[in-house]
Amino acid sequence: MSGLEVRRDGAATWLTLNRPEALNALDQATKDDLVTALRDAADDRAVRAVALTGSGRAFCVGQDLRELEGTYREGRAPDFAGELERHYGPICRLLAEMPKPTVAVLNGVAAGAGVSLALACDLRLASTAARFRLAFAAIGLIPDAGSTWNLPRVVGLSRALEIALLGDWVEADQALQFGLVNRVWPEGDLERQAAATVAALATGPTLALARTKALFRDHLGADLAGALAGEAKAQAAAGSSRDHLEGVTAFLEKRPPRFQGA
Ligand code: LHQ
Repeated sequence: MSGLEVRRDGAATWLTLNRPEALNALDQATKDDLVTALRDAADDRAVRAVALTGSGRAFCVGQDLRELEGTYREGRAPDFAGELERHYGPICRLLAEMPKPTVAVLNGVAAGAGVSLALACDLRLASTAARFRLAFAAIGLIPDAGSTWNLPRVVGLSRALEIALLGDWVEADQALQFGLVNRVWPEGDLERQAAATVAALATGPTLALARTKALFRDHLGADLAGALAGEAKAQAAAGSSRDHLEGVTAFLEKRPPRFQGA
């Protein structure tokens, strides 16, 4: 059985990590499937938002450590650099560079590279059952899968260092206060609320949303002049899209817009 369930809900693709007995730890097959599913979602123009969640009581606890047990027993070091290049790097980039919104729907525990996956998404929607632990330091590792880049940008350097160096659990309410997650709902409400948010994103002006996220990310390292030039170029493209015409027409006609994602 695959460790990843892929389903369509309207114009959104939902990816559910589905190894609840191992708290959705990422084994080879699940990572392969995740890379494939994210590539498919990126390439499919009919898909206009991507949600990533977990089944059972966890979102994801990162790398499957049991899978590496044999390597450790033999006294060998795992090939982490190769693994990061093969799976975690592509997954992190596919989520961040996806030309449509990506949302982590955090139903429960996230640890290690599971936190990194959530951080690679554009938005993080959580239930009160969600809790976070970077967990890398506890096993003598550095935060990886993009988290050294994403975490300080999401919560600021001071909080990022606190989370990484102290390694404490961050509970849902604290995560909201830190800006680590965007919303927290009671456990029973997450599915419905997250589905509504993802559906709203999936029926949005996809080209404009894709350019918005790309510009925000690109401009984190740009100077103002570069950012202004980037905005002008992207706005010229957005301004000639059908969704822009529809948005303005709907405004003038005093009705809700019907965006087609083009
Ligand atoms: C697991 C795991 C797990 C396998 C729970 N693997 N089975 C490294 C390598 C390469 C590149 C990418 O990056 C990384 C970084 C990483 O992601 S390293 C992994 C970082 N994650 C962790 O260190 C988390 C380890 N897990 C835990 O600390 C606990 O399981 C937590 C605190 C998350 C939950 O504790 P409990 O609620 O007490 O549950 P549990 O420990 O009993 O876990 C339930 C089952 O899940 C259990 O299996 P079992 O057969 O004994 O019932 C665990 O072995 C399994 N599991 N994490 N990462």
